[in-house]
Amino acid sequence: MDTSQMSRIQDDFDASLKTVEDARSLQDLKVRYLGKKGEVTGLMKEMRNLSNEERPAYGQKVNELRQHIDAAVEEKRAEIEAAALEERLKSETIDVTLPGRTFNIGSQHPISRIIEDIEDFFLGLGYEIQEGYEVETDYYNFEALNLPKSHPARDMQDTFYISEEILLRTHTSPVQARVLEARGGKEAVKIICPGKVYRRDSDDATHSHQFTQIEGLVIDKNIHMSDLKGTLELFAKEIFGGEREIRLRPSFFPFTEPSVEVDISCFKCKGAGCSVCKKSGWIEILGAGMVHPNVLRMAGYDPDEYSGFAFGMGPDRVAMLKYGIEDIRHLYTNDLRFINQFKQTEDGGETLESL
Ligand code: FA5
Repeated sequence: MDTSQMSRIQDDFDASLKTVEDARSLQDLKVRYLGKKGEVTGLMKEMRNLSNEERPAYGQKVNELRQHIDAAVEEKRAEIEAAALEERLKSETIDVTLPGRTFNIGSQHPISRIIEDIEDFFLGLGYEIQEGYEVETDYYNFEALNLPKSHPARDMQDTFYISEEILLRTHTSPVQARVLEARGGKEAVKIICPGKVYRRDSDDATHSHQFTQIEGLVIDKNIHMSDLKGTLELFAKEIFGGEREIRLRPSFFPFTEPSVEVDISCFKCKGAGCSVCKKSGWIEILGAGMVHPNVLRMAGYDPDEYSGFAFGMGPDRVAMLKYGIEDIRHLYTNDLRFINQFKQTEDGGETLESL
């Protein structure tokens, strides 16, 4: 039995092992000696050419060599893994004493803030919030609101048409028509509908081609103009301050009869006359009226049994008045120098009232 070949293999292996630095080359080395075509496996295959007397001693030697290689590979593997772990621990060290990074807390957009305050007020009075579609049909935006095709009052709201029958809604009033229709002419209705609306108005300091509105609608038996006035009076005091008064001026909307424009006494000069109220002591805030019998009829309500009021206001204009914003375009250009002026206190509890 020639054991010198075994010693040479062991020496070669030991020398190669010293050069191994990673798990992959260690595996290659193991395969080179113990794999199917490996050198030690080759020695094992030699056994069948030996005599019965030689075989046990030879087998034992080859086994010892195999065990030596196996053990050395495992030891090296543990070493490599420990080094890798050490390396990872070093690179992932966290210094818990470092001060945290500060990050900028955003602020609520003034329009969202006004809308939320107005929603809170009406939710408190038992109204539901309803949302409609910004892309509307001509029927709900106009016809169902007593504005048949070619009615001259359509000119009051210059419209973005998508096709002859589809348009970008010019006001939130189509939500009224949809809700009334959905309630099937029987149920009472008490809703507000906030949302974006679009008009082909040229942008200037007080007009935007896209702005927001909040619609209000109350339908029931025995609803009168006095209910509308009482509701809006409460609203003005809540949003603009306790001493506010309102006044109603006759106006025209095709979907209400009678129709009114609603003014509040100026919160800046308290009625004495200033630049905010253009020296009149009053500021216009919304349009309103008693729902036109034609609108009720078209949605299946009997106007002899049901009546109601509706109003529509522009939160953009309310925000401008409330915060003294002189140009509506500031609300849409997303300039952080403007938006950051509306940062809330840490508890988020600042109300419009406190500004
Ligand atoms: C209407 O849109 C009616 N649908 C309101 C209404 C509803 C009346 C229910 C009666 C019953 P008006 O066109 O006046 O009305 O618009 C209402 C409010 O939207 C205005 O008071 C104003 O605050 C705002 N608004 C109108 N046009 C613009 C514009 N281009 N940019 C910004 N705000 C606007």
